[in-house]
Amino acid sequence: MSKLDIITLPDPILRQMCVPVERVDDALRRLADDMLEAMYEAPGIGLAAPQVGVSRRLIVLDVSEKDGEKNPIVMVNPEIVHFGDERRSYEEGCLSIPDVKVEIERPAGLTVRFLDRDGRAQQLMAEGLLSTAIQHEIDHLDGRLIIDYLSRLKRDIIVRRFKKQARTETA
Ligand code: GNR
Ligand code: NI
Repeated sequence: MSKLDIITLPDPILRQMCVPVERVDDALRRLADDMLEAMYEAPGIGLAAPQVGVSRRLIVLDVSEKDGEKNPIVMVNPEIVHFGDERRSYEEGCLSIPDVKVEIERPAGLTVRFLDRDGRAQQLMAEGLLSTAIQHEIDHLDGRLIIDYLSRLKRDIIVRRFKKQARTETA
């Protein structure tokens, strides 16, 4: 079992703006490894630090096929420096909002800059599912969730449902 629990709506940590990571040290690498473990266990294709209660700019990803080789990616302080012109629509889910799917249109391709797990500056061009997942995870670092792409009415209905659920679970 994973050491880390994934937090869910309406936990206010999910709404905070995360602060940049100052040093890529062993403690940060350990956190990234634990996040990857929690992500694979869930299972999910990405996970952002705030989803495990840590309000810092760190994300992990792996969009490789289930039976194929693993391709874990760690991004520290990721920043999108370029978006392509094309857009793509994809039905997104989120481990912090179980059983909710939202169709979101985003840029299809992007270039992202980040520090890798050794603290080295990297730049990566991504398209398809990886591009979608990177944008979804960086949204988490800014306190943004997939339900924010819905109308206020639809968003409020979902938030109310999760608040009610949290009340009955702790009562
Ligand atoms: O596992 C996940 N699947 C997913 C599907 C479509 C678009 C984004 C994602 S990310 C999500 C895991 C998650 O909540 N990451 O923050
Ligand atoms: Ni998510």
